[in-house]
Amino acid sequence: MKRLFGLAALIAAQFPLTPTYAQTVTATIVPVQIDGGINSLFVRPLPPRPLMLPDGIVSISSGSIRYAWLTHPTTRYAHGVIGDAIEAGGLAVETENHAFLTLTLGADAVFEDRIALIVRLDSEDGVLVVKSYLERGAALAFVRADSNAIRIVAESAAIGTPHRWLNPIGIADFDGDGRDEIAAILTPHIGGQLTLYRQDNGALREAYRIGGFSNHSIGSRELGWSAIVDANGDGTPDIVVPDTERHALRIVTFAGGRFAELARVSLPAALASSLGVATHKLGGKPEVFLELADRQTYVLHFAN
Ligand SMILES: [Ca+2]
Ligand SMILES: [Ca+2]
Repeated sequence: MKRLFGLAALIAAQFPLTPTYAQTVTATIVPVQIDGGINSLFVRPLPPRPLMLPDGIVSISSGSIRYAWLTHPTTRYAHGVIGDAIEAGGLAVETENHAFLTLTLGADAVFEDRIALIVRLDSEDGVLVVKSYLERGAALAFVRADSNAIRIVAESAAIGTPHRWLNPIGIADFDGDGRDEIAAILTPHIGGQLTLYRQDNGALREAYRIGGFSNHSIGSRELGWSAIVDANGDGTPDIVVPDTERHALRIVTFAGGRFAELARVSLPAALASSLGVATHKLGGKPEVFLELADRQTYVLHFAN
């Protein structure tokens, strides 16, 4: 909180500034004791599915796509930044009507991810996944499935260089204009850029790009070093994601179409888990749980 002195304080007290979209928020991180650690709260392992990537994670939802997972392991893309050099040559879904559908990529690309994340984008159920071209690096791909067909319906431009990767954060209406954006960190190992995309005529087009972030450590299987929460309670979802060195968490917003950092919290040790969001049934601020390299679980609190 800023301290105000003298006349400035008097004026501020008599004429409070009209709240703008980028309200500040106070964020604090404190240790918390949880039996079984953070995994007991947020991780719900599901049994492997047919053709599944060895270190894949099954995505589950209650919408029209019930399960999604990456398939057809391949070593044709020699990159290996997310745990091993085995990537996925395809993905599979099971729909609400129990249809089992698979999509396979051509020899020019792989899915460089561990999860084919079931999402809703502009009110359509689909799957969000990282598609890496052997010659052009990573792109975001949005996949739709109906009762008998599955296909990529929108894709972003690839980064443009082989062995350049991106790690998705998730989907929300981050600027409050009524349309969804997909948030991702481009090149998280070499100066990550927080980039937001919109679906537009069969493409995912870049809408915002800001430097100074990283949501992955090279070689790690942990992909969830980010969270989407309305930290300042203005009704627009905000993003919690580490800074470039991953020594701090940045809480940022694009509300009203303007980027702003709401808060920044130093981490007492390196990140060691994905970030999990807990929301209270009776209202109040959401909280973000995380585990650090000191093997302690922490909770990130927000207060206006
Ligand atoms: Ca929007
Ligand atoms: Ca907000």
